[in-house]
Amino acid sequence: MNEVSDIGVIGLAVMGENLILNMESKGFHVSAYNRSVDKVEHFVNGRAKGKNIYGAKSIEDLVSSLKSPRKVMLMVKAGKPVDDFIDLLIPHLNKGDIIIDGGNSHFPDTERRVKYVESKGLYFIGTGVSGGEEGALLGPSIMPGGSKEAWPAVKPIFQGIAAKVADGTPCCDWVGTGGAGHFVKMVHNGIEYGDMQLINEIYHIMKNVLGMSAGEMHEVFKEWNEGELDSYLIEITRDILAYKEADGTPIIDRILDTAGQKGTGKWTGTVALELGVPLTLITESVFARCLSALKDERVAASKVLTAGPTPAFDGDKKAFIDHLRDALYAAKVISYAQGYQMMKAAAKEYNWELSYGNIALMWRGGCIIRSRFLGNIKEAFDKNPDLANLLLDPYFAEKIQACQNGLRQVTSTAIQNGIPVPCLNAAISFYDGYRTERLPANLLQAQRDYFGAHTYERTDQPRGQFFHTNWTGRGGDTASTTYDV
Ligand code: NBP
Repeated sequence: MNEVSDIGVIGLAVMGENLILNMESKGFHVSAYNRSVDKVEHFVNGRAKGKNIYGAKSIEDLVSSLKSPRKVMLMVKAGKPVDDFIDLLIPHLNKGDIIIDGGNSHFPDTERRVKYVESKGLYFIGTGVSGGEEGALLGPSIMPGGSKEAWPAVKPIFQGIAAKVADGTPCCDWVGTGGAGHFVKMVHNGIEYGDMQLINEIYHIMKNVLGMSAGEMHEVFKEWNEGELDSYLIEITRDILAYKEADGTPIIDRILDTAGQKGTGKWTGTVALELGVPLTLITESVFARCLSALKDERVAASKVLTAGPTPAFDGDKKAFIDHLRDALYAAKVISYAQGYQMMKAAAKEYNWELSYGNIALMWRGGCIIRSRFLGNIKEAFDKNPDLANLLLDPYFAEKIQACQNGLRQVTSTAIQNGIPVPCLNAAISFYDGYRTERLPANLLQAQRDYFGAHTYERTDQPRGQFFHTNWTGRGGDTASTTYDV
């Protein structure tokens, strides 16, 4: 087979197969390969039959079927399989050829792989691909980063297959060097965790405090999806709540309350701690899944820790549902504000030039967190690319101030009724913390100075001057040399 294909894809599971079919439908000629070669046969004789898709029998066969510069995209399980395939490919590729990893790799791995592959005279792109099976087939959100020199060769294919917003702009653009693409995908997944948990907390309050049925909740989510909350996750929640089993029972009432996770939310929380960014909402959403997984312990605890309120509501239900809508909107704004703060911190740490408006555009379609609201985020960063925090953009500042009361009412009602709302609570605490001119960290710093001579700055002296007090009269004047803010 000689040099006919525009791109080769390795990995014929759900993502790889659907991406190949998407590429072919946009006029690209694709070569397909898989570790278990029988799956290649199965694919070319099945879903790929009659299409411009070549089934490669070996790595050599795959590589020799590609036009130069050769582009090979890995859609395999993240981790060692990616490194294994890189090492299998390198001996067969020529200078300037491109290896692309489209799996959910952790961004430090991508940083390492870019350096390694470039050291061999080749290029490496690590790209986030979001949208699951349907997105891969019909148009995903694609977030590429790595060797920038490789972008012009890959751009027509990626932008050709990506989801498009209403004006036809593709939900794919260059993110940045090194692991930037996979970093942005990781934050996307973290935001997805946060959005999902927020909807879950609202559902919990509707069900247990307001006593709403699945059908009633369906109607509310349907209405919300026609307004500012319009998003894929609200849309699927609406549909899930309407789904009934053969006996007419809503299926949601029969699904066990333990959530799984694949680890990208955990990465987001861990990296936030490493970068020192207060990514409280997403991190709480990861812990919420961990708590849900302790099903047996929770069942046992529910029999022991019986003290607490019995949920009851005697207020204006309609007005409270409006508060729920405002709470969800406000908490979402705060979660995205935190996610963007984290991307800004990472850009500084890793020397990436991230375009925050473009990132919002890439998430606007094709991916799980797609929503109307991302259009407003794009506008905010287009107006001011150096915006310190999304909450300070005039549009969002007005919105959050209009909705904060709803968030406050809902969070306090939930606590009064014994309903756990870790993410709503994280949102209102962040809002109040961020807008507080003087936090109690003066006391904290005094405590640190008391037991560890860590020193403090004073309100009546310029910043950067450090003081130590001999609090007990027993300590000396020697202060610790490290003052880490
Ligand atoms: P999987 O993550 O299930 O991976 C299946 C592919 O990995 C198959 O081609 C399999 O080959 C190959 N593979 C495995 Br498993 N172990 C291997 C090994 N040790 N060496 C070489 N190849 C190995 O597929 P997927 O769900 O299509 O996802 C592909 C990538 O895209 C993953 O990184 C995933 O996290 C990411 N992603 C998935 C989704 C989604 O909705 N599923 C969405 C976005 C991103 P075999 O056939 O020979 O076993």
